[in-house]
Amino acid sequence: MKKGRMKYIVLIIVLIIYGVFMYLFFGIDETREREASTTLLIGNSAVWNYSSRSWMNITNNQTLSSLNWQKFTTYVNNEYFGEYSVWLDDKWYLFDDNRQAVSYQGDLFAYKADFDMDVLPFTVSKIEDFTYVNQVLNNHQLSSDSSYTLTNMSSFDFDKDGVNEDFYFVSNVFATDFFPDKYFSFVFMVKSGKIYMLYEDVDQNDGTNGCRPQLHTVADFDNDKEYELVLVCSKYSVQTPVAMLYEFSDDQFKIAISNQ
Ligand SMILES: [Ca+2]
Ligand SMILES: [Ca+2]
Repeated sequence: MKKGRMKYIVLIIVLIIYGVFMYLFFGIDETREREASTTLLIGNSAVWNYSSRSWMNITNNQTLSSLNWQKFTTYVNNEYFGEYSVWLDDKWYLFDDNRQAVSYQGDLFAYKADFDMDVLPFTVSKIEDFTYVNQVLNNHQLSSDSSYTLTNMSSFDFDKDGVNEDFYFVSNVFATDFFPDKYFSFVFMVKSGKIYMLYEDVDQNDGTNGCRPQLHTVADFDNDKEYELVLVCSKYSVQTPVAMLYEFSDDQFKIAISNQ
């Protein structure tokens, strides 16, 4: 009888420990992610809001105006710029605590969040080894002696495993000194020799169609301890570029939100 009760008590204690263990390892993360909410300003391309685990485009003028004079953490050209109040007119203007305008040159990223966002710095260099680029071109029946208008790459540890991943940005759009039959724009990541496509666009070229992709921001936007990244793709003589936020899940990149 006593032995039976003892077993019962031990079982309950084990269940309680298991419950606490599960909460500590999964519950806190779940709660943090569920509670994470943020508003992102992607230059003058997009304003995105994240709350209750879903992304939303903010385009309503009244909602946009409600952001005026709110304080945001700002980055310019991927470098921390400061804590400033924002004001939307033809672009986002920044003001210090004395409401003095603070000018900036370049690409603005700004966020307001109920957590400290982990923003990952990156640098851009020219592609020197075209092995993976040629592989992508060949997969699309494009010649590997193509001319380019964009051959950039960035390397950073996107998945936090201690080894950098390489991100390639290649395109031949808006060419002025050559005229390809087809234009192309590709953005892909290479990890352990495998190509993971983010953006691919190939079509007949008329000289002004297509868009020129660029890495805008790499950050843990939703506070789930994994990085996402934002690409912007500039169109010819169109003021608002395409902006896309990518997350990596199930071994592929997926667009979580776009301004189009
Ligand atoms: Ca890595
Ligand atoms: Ca994340």
